[in-house]
Parts: sequence; structure tokens; C-alpha cells
Amino acid sequence: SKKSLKGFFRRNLFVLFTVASVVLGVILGFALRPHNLSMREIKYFSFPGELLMRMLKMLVLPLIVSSLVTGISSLDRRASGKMGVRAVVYYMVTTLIAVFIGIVIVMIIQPGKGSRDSPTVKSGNIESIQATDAFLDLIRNMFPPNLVEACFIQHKTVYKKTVSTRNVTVTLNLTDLLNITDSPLSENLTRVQRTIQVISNQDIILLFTRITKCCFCCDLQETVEETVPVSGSSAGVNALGLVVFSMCFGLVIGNMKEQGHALKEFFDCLNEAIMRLVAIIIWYAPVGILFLIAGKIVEMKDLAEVGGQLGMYTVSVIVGLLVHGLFVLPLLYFLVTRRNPYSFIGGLLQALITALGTSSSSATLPITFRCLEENNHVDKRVTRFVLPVGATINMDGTALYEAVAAIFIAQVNDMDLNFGQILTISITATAASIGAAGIPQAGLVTMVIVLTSVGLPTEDITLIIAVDWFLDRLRTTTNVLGDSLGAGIVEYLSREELQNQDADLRNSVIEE
Ligand code: DAS
Repeated sequence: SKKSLKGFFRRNLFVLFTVASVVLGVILGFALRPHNLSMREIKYFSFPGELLMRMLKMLVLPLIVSSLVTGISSLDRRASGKMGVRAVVYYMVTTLIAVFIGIVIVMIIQPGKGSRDSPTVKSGNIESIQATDAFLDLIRNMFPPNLVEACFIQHKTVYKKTVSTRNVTVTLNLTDLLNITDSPLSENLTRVQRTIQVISNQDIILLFTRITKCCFCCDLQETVEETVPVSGSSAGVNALGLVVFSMCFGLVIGNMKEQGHALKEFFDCLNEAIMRLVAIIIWYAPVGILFLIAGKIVEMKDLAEVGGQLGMYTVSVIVGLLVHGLFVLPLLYFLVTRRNPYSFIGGLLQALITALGTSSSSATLPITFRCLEENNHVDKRVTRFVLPVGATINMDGTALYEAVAAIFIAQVNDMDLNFGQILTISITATAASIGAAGIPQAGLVTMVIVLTSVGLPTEDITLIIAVDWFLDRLRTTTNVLGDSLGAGIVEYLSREELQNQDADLRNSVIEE
């Protein structure tokens, strides 16, 4: 009816505004493509989007700590224990289902079969860190040696390639390759350790086309003859270390009863302040998302050049994510809560669009909190506990994607995987998704674990870099959806404990 339609628009006006900004971003991006902007112009054009990313990332560290410490310290140990078990069981079940869906789909579509038409880099000695090193890194990050490393993590070089063609030897770090999409090639070349005797333009163009399948090499006109040292790679929030520390700290404060009251109040107030900052930033989000989307579209490769195998691989991942995100997860939510999952998802639109725009579930976390608490009225004692943990270790989209990508690479190498290897891929894809940070393209970096676990060539990661910026957005959106539906399910399963706690609170107030 007219009244309810008016009500819908008023309630969702802001979401519609954000959806409009995504559509505008796509239109603007395609409108600018024919102008062949240089990397530097794209960088400036994407600046408003980079601002949004920085604003949201600024909140991640205080938000994770304050919400977890407040959330856990306000639950009695029995309730937090049960809630934690329910959350972890949900994470494991949904992640394994996602991996299973991915494997079934990539086995049916077989995107990698057929002649190997994707050019590979000429022979070079690969020094990729073995799976065990990556696992040990994962555990190490959970127990940081000092406060600085508890908060920040240097994204180590997980993959180094020394490639030689004719008279050029270049050593590339994968993390630098990923960053190569973020800044002008000339700046990036300083990030690439290279010993260049003599370069002919043809060599470097061949080299970069082969390795990164990117079109930035067209920027490289000059011939360079110099040796440049590697600069430090990027640093980010060590979410895993923060989650472990905050959970332990919250438990301890909760047990201190009156003695811990002041600290609990402090973190409660900090959390409230952060959420008010989110309420301000959220008004800027549509503008930032518009330029993030447009900037990526301007710089993406022509889809026609992507190649048939890569196209079918992209379709496989998208189909898998849609099946998992739009059917399996909502079905699971309905089976447990008997409530309409799609109306619950309707309240998450702002967070899902932000995930699509930022391709970072950590950066989206502040908005995920707001959507769940303000739109879906999920109990804060649940969101504060479940969301930071979920955003860090529960990544269904990433797990599905790692399994599909690994099997795609096996198919491209005409390698038939036996049951044991597929099982290994399932386990390592789950572990890699737990280890992946909630930052852009983290899933691509942790894929080294999956590939090395079944002996696949890690350099073939470069085969899928060309479409990863797009798939990353979709898997991040699936990750955020999985975390949010998880919060709804855990709240439903914990309703008794929460009601008992409310009753105890009321009784104690009456007694006082
Ligand atoms: N972009 C990551 C996230 O924020 C997911 C990934 O890279 O796989 O969830």
C-alpha cells in the first residue's frame, strides 16, 4: 500500500542512496575507461574511496578490542562459554559447506580443462614459503610478543619469484604484485627488488604481462639500469592477535566482578564512542564506495582479454558464492530460527554494499555492527562477541574461493586430484580462510598454503590475479553475510541464557 511503501523508502532511504552510488560508480567507471587514464590519474580519481577505506580501517583496532572486551566481560562465564561453542560450531559447519559447494561446482564446470592457453612465466626458481611456515605464522600471530605486534602485522612476503627472460632478472614479491594495482607502476618498481643489467622495453613488457597479466606495463616507456633495494611491505591490523588478547582480557575482567567494573565501564564507553563515530562516517560511505567502484572499473583489464579459462573460473566462483550466500546460509538461518532470512538480510544491505565496495570485511565491521544492532535489533552482548571473531576467522566466501582456485590450477596443469588431495584442499582451504586477514586480497595471499599442500605450482597464482580484484569483493560480501547470519543464529540459540541474565539483572536491581 502507499503508506507501507512510504515507510519502506523512509526506512531504507539511505540504503537506496548507497545502492545508487554503486550503480553510479559502475556507470562513471565505464564512462571513463575510453579515456585511458594514467595510473597516476586513476590514483587521484580513487582518492575519495581511499579516504573511506582509511576512515573505516582507523576504527577496526579500537572496535575489535572494545567490543570483545565489553561483550565477553558482560556475559557470565557459562553464557559466554556456550555462546562461544555455538559460534565456533557455526563457523566450522558453514565454512566446510562452502568448501564442499566450491569443490562440487569446480568439478562440474571444469574451467581449467583444455589446452593451457594462458601464458606462464618462463622457468624461474620459486622460493615460496612452505605451508608449514604459513601455518606457524598463523599461530605466531595469535600470540604477539609485544603490544605493537599485537596490533599491527607486517604482511610478510609469502611468495617470491626470481624470473629471468633474456638479460633481465627480476625478483617479485606477491604482496608487491597485489599492491601493484594500487599505485603507479613507477612507484611500484621501487617495491620490486630487481637486478637489471640491461632492459629492453620488450623484455620488461613481456615480463610484466606474463607475471601480472596487468596492463600497467604500457606505462613503462623508459629504460632503467639500476639496482633498487626492496622497501618494507605493507602493515595492517593483526586482527587474530587482537581477538585472542581481547577475549582473554574480557574473560579476566568479567571474573573480577566489582574490581573490574571500572575497566568494563571504560571499554563499554569506548565501544559506544566508536559506534557514534561509525554513525558519522556512514554518511560519507556512499561517496567513498562510488569512487572505489569507479576507480577499479577504470583500471580493470578488458574482460575480452581475460581468456576463456579465466572466464569460466570466474563463473565457477560466482555461482558457488551465490549458491552459498543466497540459498545455503539463509536456509540454515531459517532451519534454526524459523524466521524469514531475507528480511534479516534486508537489514544488512548497507554492510553488504560496503563489503562490495571496500573488499575488506574488517573495514566493513563497524557498519556490520550498526546494521545488526540498529536494523535487526540483535542483542549487543551477541554482536560484540560474535562479530569481531567472525570477521577474523569466519570467511565462507574465502574458503570456497580458495578451494575453487586450487582445483582450477590443478586442472590447468592437467593434474588429476585423488580423494586424499581433495580432502587436503578442503582442510587447507578452511585453514587458509581462518588465517586470511579481513583486508583486500588476503585470500589470494594465503592460497599459498593450499597450493603447496598438494604440490601445485605456486607461481600459477599469477594466472588468477587478473580477476581477483572483482572476486575479492564478492567473497568479502559472502564473508560479511555469513558473519551476520551467524550472529542471528547464535542469538537465537542463546536466547535462554540472555533472558536468564536479564532476569538476574532485574532481580538484583529490585533487591537493591
Ligand atoms: N578481502 C577479504 C575479506 O576482507 C577476503 C579475501 O581476500 O578472501 O574478507
